[in-house]
Amino acid sequence: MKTPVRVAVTGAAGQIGYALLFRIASGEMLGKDQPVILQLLELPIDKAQAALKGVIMELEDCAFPLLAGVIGTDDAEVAFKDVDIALLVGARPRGPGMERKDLLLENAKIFTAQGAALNKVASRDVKVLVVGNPANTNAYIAMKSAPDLNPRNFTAMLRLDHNRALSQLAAKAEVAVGDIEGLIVWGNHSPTMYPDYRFATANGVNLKDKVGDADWNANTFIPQVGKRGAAIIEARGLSSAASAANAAIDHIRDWVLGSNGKWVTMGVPSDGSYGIPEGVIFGFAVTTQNGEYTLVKDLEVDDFSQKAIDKTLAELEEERSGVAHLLG
Ligand code: NAX
Repeated sequence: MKTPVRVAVTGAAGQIGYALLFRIASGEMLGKDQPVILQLLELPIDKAQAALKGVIMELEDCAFPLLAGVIGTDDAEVAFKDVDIALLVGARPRGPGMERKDLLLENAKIFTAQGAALNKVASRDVKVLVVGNPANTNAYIAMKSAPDLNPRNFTAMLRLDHNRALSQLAAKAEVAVGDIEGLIVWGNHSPTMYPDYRFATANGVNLKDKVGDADWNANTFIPQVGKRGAAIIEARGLSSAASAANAAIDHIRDWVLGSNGKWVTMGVPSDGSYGIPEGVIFGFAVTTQNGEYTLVKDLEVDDFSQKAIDKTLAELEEERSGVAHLLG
């Protein structure tokens, strides 16, 4: 039996948490031979702690052979103790009348504290995925608040955007979604993101040539992927949860177990590639192997793409300057 991997999940009693935990415990994220210990964090309020207790009871009732333990807590330092993987899902949602700026600042407080707690007690190799919005900037704040950990280990989730783009493109090009290679979503997890299929292929056929419709790209594909989250809320009355949990599992599984040469999108701290300032958490195409990711470099950036990348970068820079005073 392998040594159990410790996985922290924050916001564990929320919608995404509920769609995520059972799949992690059944081995879908780290493999069917990998035991896990779940370390679950919720807010220190009665309702959240009671809901968390209920979720833990259900986890017990599944009798998952791979679930080697579960901890439920309202203390980040307990939740993050020795964790190998941290899924930071819990975040402050936008309340009535709340400005975007206020939302950013409220979340900055959460992610400063959680970054500091990771810095103090997590495994020195902890892999962190921030799902809670604004995901890129929250990941940046956590990274900056954890000076003793490797900045490369702080990532933000753009995989849901990547998966949404894959499905839209597969339908338009009439190819199987699993055959598509070479897709990228650049930038921020927000409607400014730039899904880019210029390099995408299916069974060796270039999909830009196959689709051959610049108008569809600019006026249907890009806005549809960017506004998909809002369309789900409109249809379901609730934000994406199962698809978001699925994307989190894809992100960590590929990071830990490898993408077999396939490009996947991860929000990672820039190394200066493509003119993105160093440290900005930006969606890039990466390949993954042996627990490490490698940026796909030296891709051509045409005028259209440059404008799209500049736009999403400008938004991230604005978010970053809005929280700069908190990070010293
Ligand atoms: P819910 O409101 O259902 O659940 C969030 C849970 O987090 C709640 O149970 C709450 O008590 C808890 N929580 C809040 N602050 C916390 C803190 N400081 N420590 C621990 N727990 C805390 O939201 P849900 O639908 O699960 O979404 C969670 C986050 O994911 C939101 O910020 C949402 O905007 C974001 N999303 C990000 C996506 C992405 O692709 N990056 C897509 C889906 C989703 O919209």
